[in-house]
Amino acid sequence: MADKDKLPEWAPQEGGKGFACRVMDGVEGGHDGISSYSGTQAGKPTSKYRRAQLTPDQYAEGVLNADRGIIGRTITLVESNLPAHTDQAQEILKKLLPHTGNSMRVGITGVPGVGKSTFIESLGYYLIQGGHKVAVLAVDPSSSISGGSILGDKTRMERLGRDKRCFIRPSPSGGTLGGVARKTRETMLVCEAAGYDVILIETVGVGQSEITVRSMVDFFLLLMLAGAGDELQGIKKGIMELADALVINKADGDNKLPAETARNEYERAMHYLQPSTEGWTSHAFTCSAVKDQGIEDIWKVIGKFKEITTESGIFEQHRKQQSIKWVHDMVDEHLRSLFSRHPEIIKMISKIEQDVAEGVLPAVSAVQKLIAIFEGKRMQEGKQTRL
Ligand SMILES: Nc1nc2c(ncn2[C@@H]2O[C@H](COP(=O)(O)OP(=O)(O)OP(=O)(O)O)[C@@H](O)[C@H]2O)c(=O)[nH]1
Ligand SMILES: [Mg+2]
Repeated sequence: MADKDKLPEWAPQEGGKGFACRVMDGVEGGHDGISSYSGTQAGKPTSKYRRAQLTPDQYAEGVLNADRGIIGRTITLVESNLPAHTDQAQEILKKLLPHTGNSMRVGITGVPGVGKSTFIESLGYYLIQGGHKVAVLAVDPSSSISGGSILGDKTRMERLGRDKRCFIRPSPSGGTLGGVARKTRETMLVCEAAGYDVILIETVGVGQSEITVRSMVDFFLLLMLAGAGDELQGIKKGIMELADALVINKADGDNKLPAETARNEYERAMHYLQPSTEGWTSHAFTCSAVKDQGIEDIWKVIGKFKEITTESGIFEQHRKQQSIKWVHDMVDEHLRSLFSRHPEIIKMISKIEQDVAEGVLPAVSAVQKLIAIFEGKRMQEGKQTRL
């Protein structure tokens, strides 16, 4: 029969063995007990038993001790849209901040199918073999709609996915690119505090997301294909100017020679472009991500970049500028979202737009009118705002 230590904690001392209520041992592990599990939806533990609530200090300690379960839970808080979770995440981040920054942050972009995930798998594997700890993150604003690339990446990064020295986190579903970017940036800080010294961020090179990723990494790498025209690859001069290295992937089999030709062409073209990073000349390379060829050389280039920019002070200067820009971007994003969600603005905007379109209302007057509506209402409400 049940002995004394199976009495519930709250049983009265004097109740002794006569106390009728007994407790059973809990089950170890379980779904939430999987240490590497990190995918619960914020605020909704999948176990029917609530997990122990941790204090911000306990979260921070867990992250600093590289506890994968706690890293996952911290990121879940970071990714949550619930205000209570945002506050908690900020508390934790404040504690982690002194331990962040000790990594090489590398952004990898290119059109769909160029081989970004395969390249990350190859580079990541090479790095963990060399003693690094690698975190792989993604910024993909479309993933919240399609969901496809999350699964794709996880299955494509088989070697990395199995390795404890690597932490893979798919793109958060944040709605706006600004939301996704904030979550990814903060996730990157959590990973750094946990000791991951190389952060690889994949983003698809069409639209705005590569500019966003460029603003959060030290080194930006553009993957390309040989034989596909620039137009086809959606590669604009502006994107090439963001790149610290341009890599022609799939340089294997029959594609080896065309890849080398393309490399020469891009190398020439890059002479005429603005350098992405002051004091650094971007070059073109070839590699085969599936055959793990050329990957080591690219890592050497990244190492050289770090050496040169650290010496010149550009490395540190960039990071400071990025942090400041991040604050401004978040303020912009927040104000824009407050504006577009404002009930009076929602009520008036179509009429004002129509008046402008018909030439009845000058654009500047329309702006003044909208801002007056926005500010007037806000002042009346005296509302507190929350990021
Ligand atoms: N021959 C060859 N095929 C490659 C190479 N790298 C990637 N591939 C193939 O190209 C296809 C797309 O690779 P991914 O790594 O998924 O490409 P991605 O850029 O991550 O694609 P998205 O995430 O959809 O934007 C896969 O079938 C890979 O096997 C390479 O170096 N050589
Ligand atoms: Mg991919």
